[in-house]
Amino acid sequence: MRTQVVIIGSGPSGLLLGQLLTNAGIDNVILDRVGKDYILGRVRAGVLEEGMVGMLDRAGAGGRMHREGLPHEGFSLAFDGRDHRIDLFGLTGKRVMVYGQTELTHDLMDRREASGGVSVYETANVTPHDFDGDKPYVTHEKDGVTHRIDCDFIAGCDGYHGVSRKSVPQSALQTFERVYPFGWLGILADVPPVNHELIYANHPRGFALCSMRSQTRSRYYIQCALDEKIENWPDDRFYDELRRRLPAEHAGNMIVGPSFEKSIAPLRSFVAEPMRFGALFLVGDAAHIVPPTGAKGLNLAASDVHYLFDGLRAYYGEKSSAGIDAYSDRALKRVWRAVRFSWSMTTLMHRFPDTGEFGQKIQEAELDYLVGSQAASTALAENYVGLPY
Ligand code: RFL
Ligand code: PHB
Repeated sequence: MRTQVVIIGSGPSGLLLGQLLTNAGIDNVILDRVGKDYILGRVRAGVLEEGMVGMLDRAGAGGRMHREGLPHEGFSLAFDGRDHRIDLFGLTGKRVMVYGQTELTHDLMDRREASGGVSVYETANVTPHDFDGDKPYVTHEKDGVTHRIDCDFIAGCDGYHGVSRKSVPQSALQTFERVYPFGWLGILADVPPVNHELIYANHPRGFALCSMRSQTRSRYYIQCALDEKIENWPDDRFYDELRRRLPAEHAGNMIVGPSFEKSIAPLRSFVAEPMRFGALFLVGDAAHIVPPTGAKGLNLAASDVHYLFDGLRAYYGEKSSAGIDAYSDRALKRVWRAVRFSWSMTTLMHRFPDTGEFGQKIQEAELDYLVGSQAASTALAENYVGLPY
């Protein structure tokens, strides 16, 4: 079999890239080692920048998001027992869209099916070959049979644990990493959100985040130790802890109800450079991870796809390699800005075990400055709504 682009991974990056390519008449095949239902069962991001919203529209998959998503014009930073609103729209003229990654992935899968795109799910041992030469190909094993797909390019959209980055010789790759000494314990519950906007809370007991998926579904997180066990966190204990970390006005208003998803995620910053090796491109979480405090992971996947799609379209349309040659540098510039912002939000909002009194005072001074200075609030808002592509 032959195609123009093999896409490894059917998460948001792979599906978005695949749809843009299909719409532009560029042949592609998506391979994923797990099934659709498994992918749709992963509860992850919830906040989309305008750039990502625009990409979904470009892909022709934005209809339901515009109907059901919740545009947000601000969020709260809570500390010292009080709420401080960051007026995103007033400060930047931009909004964010609250719409679950699960829904967005669903919409992209539906769009792919409707446009006849080829996806192979539950296929094993996906392996990219010869991407440093001019005849790259990918092999995979479906139902015990090995298949080979010859192609021009391979897009590694297979997440942090995928095979693409691991296929690159170590000597060709430089990696940068920071692992944070805590995780997030998160729940999903069909209860109305405690507030109509997101609340990011810094509290002596640790960070808390009140987010949502809809007017009737809440997504709540609390900072926890890395060795915390989910079994030790029945819903009552979770809600008690969350309430203690919020200003009284919110804690008093919280409606609680049984969670139907509960998980612990470690927090990490990671970047692999470069993002291109011959015919292999790394996209999204395959190349970089950010801690979720800035809501940037999925949005970075979208900007990578934007740069790569631009390059591939110019390659096939205008026979120009300039865009694909510039891909890694263009993508990494934006990646590092988001890595910086995610790190700074994480540092600002969490309690670190080894901060000490001096570090604690600095954190408090920074929070005060952020909400008291229009210049500082604007810088925060500008990063949160998303830097331009
Ligand atoms: P994904 O979503 O991990 O998809 C990769 C796909 O590749 C497949 N795969 C393979 N296929 C074939 N062969 C192999 N060897 C393979 N190995 C893996 C996998 O099965 C999978 O289907 O990566 P992608 O597409 O780059 O998307 C990245 C986003 O999922 C991620 O950045 C975000 O979820 C991060 N994130 C957030 N991002 C935001 O922009 N805003 C947020 O509010 C936000 N909140 C979050 C988050 C991530 C979280 N967790 C759990 C890490 C909140 C949380 C709690
Ligand atoms: C979410 O709704 O899951 C969410 C929102 C904002 C974040 C991280 C996660 O910063």
